[in-house]
Amino acid sequence: KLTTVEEFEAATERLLETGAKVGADSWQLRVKNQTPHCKFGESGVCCRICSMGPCRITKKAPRGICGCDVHGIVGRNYLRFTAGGSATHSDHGREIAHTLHEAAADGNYKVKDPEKLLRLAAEFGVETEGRDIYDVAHEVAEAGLMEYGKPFGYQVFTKRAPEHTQEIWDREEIRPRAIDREVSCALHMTHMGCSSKPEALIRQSLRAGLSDGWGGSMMGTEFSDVLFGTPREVETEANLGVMVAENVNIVVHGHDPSLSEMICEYADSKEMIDYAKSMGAQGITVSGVCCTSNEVAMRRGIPMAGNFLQQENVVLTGACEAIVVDVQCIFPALGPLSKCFHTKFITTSPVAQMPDSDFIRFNAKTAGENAKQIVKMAIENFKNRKPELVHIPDMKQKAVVGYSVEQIEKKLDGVTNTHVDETGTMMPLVDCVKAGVLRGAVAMVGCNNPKVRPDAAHIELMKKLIANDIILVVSGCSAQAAAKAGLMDKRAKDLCGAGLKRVCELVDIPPVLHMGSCVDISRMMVLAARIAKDSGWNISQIPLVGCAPEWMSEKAVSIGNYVVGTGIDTYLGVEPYAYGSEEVDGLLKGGLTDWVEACYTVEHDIDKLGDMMIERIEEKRTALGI
Ligand code: BF8
Ligand code: SF4
Repeated sequence: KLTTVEEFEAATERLLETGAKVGADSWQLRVKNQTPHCKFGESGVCCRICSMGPCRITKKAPRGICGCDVHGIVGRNYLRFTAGGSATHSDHGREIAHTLHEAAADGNYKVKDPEKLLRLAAEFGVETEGRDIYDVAHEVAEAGLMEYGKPFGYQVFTKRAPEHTQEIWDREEIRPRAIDREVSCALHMTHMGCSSKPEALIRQSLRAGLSDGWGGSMMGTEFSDVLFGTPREVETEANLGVMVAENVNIVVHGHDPSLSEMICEYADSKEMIDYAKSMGAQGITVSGVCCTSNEVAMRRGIPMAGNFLQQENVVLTGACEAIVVDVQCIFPALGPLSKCFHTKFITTSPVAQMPDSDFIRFNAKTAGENAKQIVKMAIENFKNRKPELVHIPDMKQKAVVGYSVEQIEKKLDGVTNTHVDETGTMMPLVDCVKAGVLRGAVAMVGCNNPKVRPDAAHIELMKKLIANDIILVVSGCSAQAAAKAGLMDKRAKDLCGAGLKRVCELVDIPPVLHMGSCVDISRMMVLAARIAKDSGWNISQIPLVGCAPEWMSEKAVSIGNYVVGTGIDTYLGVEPYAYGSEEVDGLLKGGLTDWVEACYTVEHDIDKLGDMMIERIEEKRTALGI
């Protein structure tokens, strides 16, 4: 039985009552203060990139002081938004590359997937014959780091795309060069007095996005797999009920697995568990919020306490000894909120420093000591709990996660099919699509956003799609919504149409496949490329669409741009700040098809959004003659 959004909301209400008792603020209250939002900002027509402004475009004032029209302003804002996202994902990838560079046989970080490392070495042209695996790791890390600033050439991973896609990228001049160059170029183009032509700005938005998806994010994923292991099927649980009242609860939040992996490692040590017992607890429970939770769930089965808009809830349980964060999507609200409870709010990255937190600077060289210090702090904080404030909602679901491309491939190898002699092929999947047993697939990703009823859009769309024999690959906070609802339990097959149900039984998978964190949307790109190569279809011909019904971050826009830029139509439930310009809006919602064979659709009515995706998938089937 699925957990309903109504049940999520009732649990949250109960936690907010605790919040009210201790005078805590919450996003639910802050949304009220911020509504209605500024229409100039929302439609993208406000420019503040030079100090002659800010200028905002109205009927009476159709141009800024420099003469820039609404299309230039909206286009520039859109490109800056993308650059922010691309920089963020890619810098995460860079951090992981540095961690790989620090890996050593006797160090804090080791190589857990040498096979993948060797494959990457081949792609980067790194010699492997007779060499120590750590020498190879360091050279691969260096080659990866060079991708950020190399003066000539394009992103190495773009060669993973099918020929046709690469031809489009070259024809449209959007094949990404050095990652940092695309971000810098975006900032340069949007400086006062540079580009104001929508086509140029949107083209660079695609290229900056592609430098993320086929560059920085892809390196983040691949190097994380080398260091921490490529995810394989693993059982876990999701929702606040994974926290255990009798235990020391440590919640990891953010994105970089270098921190969360190390915390998990130490929290699981006998020394720390004994210490926790000596302090009156029965043990230690590590659970996660947001993407770092996805990372450790995918590799270790660490339970997921919740997604983006649930981050305050973990503190409101009164049973969180420490919420340990690294970078991205962390509410600054956690500082003051943790002060209302005994919770330690521990920041660890120079990139994400916040008031009202304990800052323990974490780095690859001292990671072990740092993690130990953090786990100890949490344990020692157990005695400070206020028992009258403790309430953990009794709500969780089982989930099976860990569907990397490698795992999907293995699952397909295990199925008796007409390609029984071949392994490592996506053909069994393609055959199911051709036969119509599976109508197609949706890649559902992205955040929560109070502009949409949180989690409801993800869950309702997933239910509708699986009932229509459409399989889902999901990541980020969308994946956590699915897991909390129970859609990653293999028994969710009973909610599917007959075709998808059969596939779930044969392949032994849930109908909603967790592919990881947001940087792991790069896995979806690799999967799409593999399907295209094996089937002979172009990526844009595959009955596959992307969807981010509750997106909110700059990263999400960067993702949207590389997903569309790769030829996959993308459906959004929240408007990007672009509708103030017909030209920019028109490009995003249609014009891009002429360039990259895909574009955006935005629809606020979630049920309609679902119908539109199903319709598009059926159109693609018809075009293929299947
Ligand atoms: O990178 S889905 S709220 S946690 S931005 Fe953030 Fe959005 Fe969640 Fe992960 Ni992605
Ligand atoms: Fe105004 Fe032009 Fe300056 Fe923007 S760049 S703030 S539109 S004068």
